[in-house]
Amino acid sequence: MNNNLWWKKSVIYQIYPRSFADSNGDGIGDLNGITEHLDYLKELGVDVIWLSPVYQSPNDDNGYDISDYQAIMNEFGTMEDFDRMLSEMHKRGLKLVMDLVVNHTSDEHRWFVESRKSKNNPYRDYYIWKDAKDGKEPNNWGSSFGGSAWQYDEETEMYYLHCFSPKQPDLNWENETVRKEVFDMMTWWCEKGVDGFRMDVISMISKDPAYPDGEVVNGLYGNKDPYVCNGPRVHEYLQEMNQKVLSKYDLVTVGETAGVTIEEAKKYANLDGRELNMVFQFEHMDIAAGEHGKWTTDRIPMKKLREVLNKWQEELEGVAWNSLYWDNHDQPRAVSRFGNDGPMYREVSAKMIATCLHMMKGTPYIYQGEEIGMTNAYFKNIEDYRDIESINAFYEYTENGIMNEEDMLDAIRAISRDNARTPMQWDDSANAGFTTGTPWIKVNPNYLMINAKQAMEDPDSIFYYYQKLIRLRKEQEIIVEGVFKGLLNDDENIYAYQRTLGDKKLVVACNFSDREVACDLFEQQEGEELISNYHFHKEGVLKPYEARVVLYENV
Ligand code: TEU
Ligand code: CA
Repeated sequence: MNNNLWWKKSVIYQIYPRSFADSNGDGIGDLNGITEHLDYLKELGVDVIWLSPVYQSPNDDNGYDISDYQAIMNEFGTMEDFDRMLSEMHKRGLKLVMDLVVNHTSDEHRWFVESRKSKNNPYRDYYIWKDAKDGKEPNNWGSSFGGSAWQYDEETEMYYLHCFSPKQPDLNWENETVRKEVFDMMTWWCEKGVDGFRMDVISMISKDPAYPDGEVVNGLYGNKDPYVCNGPRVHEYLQEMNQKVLSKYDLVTVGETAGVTIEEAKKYANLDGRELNMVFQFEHMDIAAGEHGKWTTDRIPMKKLREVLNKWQEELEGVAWNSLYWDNHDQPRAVSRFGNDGPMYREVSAKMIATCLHMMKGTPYIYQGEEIGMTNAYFKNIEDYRDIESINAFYEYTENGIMNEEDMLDAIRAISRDNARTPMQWDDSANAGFTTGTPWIKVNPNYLMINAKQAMEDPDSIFYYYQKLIRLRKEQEIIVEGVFKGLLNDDENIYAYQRTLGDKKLVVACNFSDREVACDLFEQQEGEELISNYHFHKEGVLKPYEARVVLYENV
């Protein structure tokens, strides 16, 4: 096995292609737009680019509904554009991670078009078909995007399972032909030279064969998650994938594992390399979730945040590898959620949360625009939103009297996936330099102040702060390998920890509040300050949103 574990030292940058850069003025980001901005990413210093799906898709869920795994979406360009982009990346020493969406396909994929034709079609068993139960759906499961998880199909008078939209039918992984198709397709991309996969909801590919009813939430549908996440055969499937594909190439793999626990993560991301290199866990994303699921405006309390982050750091130590992230294309903007996006503290708090994440153990992910402190969109009307999840939830919740329109809109403003999907803010020209046409989703009006050009011109910008964090990871082995231990475990405002390696110790302290807070962590001993978001410190305190990282030798 080729296993030099370069991905432990890497920083991965996520591109959401639809919103990154539009090269031809149709208002939609595309591959040539990405290629044009590779020098920007090189300047930032990241090693790997994870590209959200660019395959042929009818875009019911912005490319996470794939109708052809071996073709590029027309709106994004051609396979030639892809090949050129990949070779331009490799020329610059950048690696490319593809999004692998194989829990489901689009209903327009030719496999499904065949599958729904008849009960004895050769593709029938590629998907999960069930008979009605007592004249209704096979069970009470709700889909992640609202409504039932079952869609009735007139043609054969049966239901198919869709954990997400009805246009995203779930593949039947129990069928070994399906697995072979997926592995062959992955091999095809590996032979093209891609450097890894981010595996969409890969924890959901094995379902509980009993298909039991779920616990009813909001009085509407049953919760499917306990029966579709971390199912009985998921590890078997991933080990098979590893043997047949992954182990043959030098790749980085990260599983997006909804519902993952520490115990499960130790299997998915075990350092023995039998399955994947790391997983995205969701616990720190879900802390504020409550009776209305993710739809809340509640902030995340420090104690809970610390508890979750420390648990993942401490319990995977030496056994499995963590991925580190504050945001992605499904989450609100990091600075708005974990920092403070008001004019006074946006920059300093964006640097603070970056410090907090990048000094932890694991592979850090930066979501496009995070490196310039882009903020939530806070759109006024539901009509401004584009995301299937937000739109469906708005109507489902308000029409069923679960939440009123005002509260639901507030929650959407705080938590909607569209917060992450507004166009990348390149400069202060029209449409933030994203497009010369009409963008598919509104640009955040704050682009006049917050944009990449401005950041590149300011040596003190968030951009250069990220650049330094990335550089430190290359210079200091302790950031990669040091053992983590939480500090100040009762503090209401400060998140602090240490990393140790040999006779060295790294101490990291981050004030998550807008107040000055007492902190004596750095007073005992002289150390070398590696990075801080303030130029001057005050003895015995951390200033609002202050972050400090100090290295001690001979401890
Ligand atoms: O997301 C999977 C997932 O767990 C989501 O339900 C996530 O929790 C939710 O979007 C948060 O609001 C993946 C992709 O990242 C997402 O973009 C896709 O829509 C989804 O799978 C279906 O492919
Ligand atoms: Ca375009």
